[in-house]
Amino acid sequence: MSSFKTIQSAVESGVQIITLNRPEALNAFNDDMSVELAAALRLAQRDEAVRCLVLTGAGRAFCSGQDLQSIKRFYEADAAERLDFAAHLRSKYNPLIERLRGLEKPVLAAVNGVAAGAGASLALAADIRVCARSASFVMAFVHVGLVPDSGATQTLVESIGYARAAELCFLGEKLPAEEAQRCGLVNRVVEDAELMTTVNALAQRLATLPTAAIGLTKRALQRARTVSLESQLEYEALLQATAGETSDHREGVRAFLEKRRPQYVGK
Ligand code: T3D
Repeated sequence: MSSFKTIQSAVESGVQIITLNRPEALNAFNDDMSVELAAALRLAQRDEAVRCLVLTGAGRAFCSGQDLQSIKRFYEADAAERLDFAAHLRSKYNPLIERLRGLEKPVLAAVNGVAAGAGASLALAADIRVCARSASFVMAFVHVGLVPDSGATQTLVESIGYARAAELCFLGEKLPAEEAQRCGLVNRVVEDAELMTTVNALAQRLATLPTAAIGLTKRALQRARTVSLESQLEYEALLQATAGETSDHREGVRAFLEKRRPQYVGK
């Protein structure tokens, strides 16, 4: 267990679990949390023992987005300065989202409760979302006169289409987990008490698969939306040349031929 103030991070059996840990503010992001989460994600990237990452929240929420208390000074009647939103996003949020999307390991969001504002964006940046039945998503940005950020305008449109994304973002209504699953925003919904058991089992399974090939697959899937088929076919060929050189590829084929279960090492 690493020592952080606003998050907990622990690695066990190939799985790193990061728990946002400011339950009194529904795990809202303050500056400390952004810094600590970035540090924990660097660990996920560097540590070869980590073959799957899980993000979740302590208490009754996943994450309520930007901590509005921590930026209160900008809204005093006599405030001398304004929050520089663009700089704030570029320095705090965007690097987190880029790190998560670029992490060449599977990322699971265990959405244990409400995911609002940038908290929803964070869950959407994961590869796979498993939700507790009582969880929900709120594109809360509109309630404070802001634009959805941290990649949500892209991840939302990709997963549920323009019209549904527009409705969610314009109205900022709560989208319950089951409805989120019906419209393709989340992968699984389970009973609240079963969330972490389900997520741990899935994470353990992912952590024993060929991690390098999964990382390359993640790259290909993310690139797919922006390019022509011709370009993607060539990209797949390049990635396959890399995957074909991994020891996990050799192990997979040998195990098949020898009629045994493969033992992947992640490389
Ligand atoms: O550059 C930039 O910074 C721009 C980036 C913006 C990114 C964003 O995320 S903008 C959106 C910011 N987030 C919000 O606007 C969400 C605010 N919260 C809510 O709307 C509601 O709390 C929820 C829908 C998430 C949950 O509602 P509910 O009824 O279950 O809980 P609650 O009673 O509202 O909240 C419980 C406590 O958490 C409460 O504190 P208290 O009264 O018990 O001391 C509440 O103030 C606190 N809390 C909840 N969200 C935040 C928060 N404190 C600070 N910041 C929050 N975001």
